[in-house]
Amino acid sequence: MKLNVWMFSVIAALAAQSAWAANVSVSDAWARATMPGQKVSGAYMRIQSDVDAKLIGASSPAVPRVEVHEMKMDGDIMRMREVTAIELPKGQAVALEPGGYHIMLMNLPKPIAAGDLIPLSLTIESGGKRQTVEVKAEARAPNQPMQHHHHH
Ligand SMILES: [Cu+2]
Repeated sequence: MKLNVWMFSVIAALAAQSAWAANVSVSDAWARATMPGQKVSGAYMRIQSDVDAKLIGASSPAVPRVEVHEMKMDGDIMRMREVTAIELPKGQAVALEPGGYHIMLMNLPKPIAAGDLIPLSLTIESGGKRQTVEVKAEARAPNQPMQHHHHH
């Protein structure tokens, strides 16, 4: 039964492959277009992994400094901070969105124009192993100015 042996080895190879790499899908990746002189921006997306995983970092050949951030209300002030990891529970889409988790793009050498594609490499860890997921975030003009301050 040569055929059966061959089929078994194909299945074994597929199983071996999924054992060391999480299946990570990223959708709706976008970045906020910037005003001239603005040195920072944010990138947002939805990430889903087929195993429990974590987003532990990001980088970009187009952006000198990239950090993973969380935005939270601290009293009545919106603050953001760098986080070491964003949990990606198995099978759950995790949203990086304005006002929450985001990829911070820093020290921008030039403004980001609507339509620009920002390449991002996401570092995903699962089961003690790391893998890189490449994403292109399309820049969108903000619908309204970024609200850093509330004026009353
Ligand atoms: Cu930030």
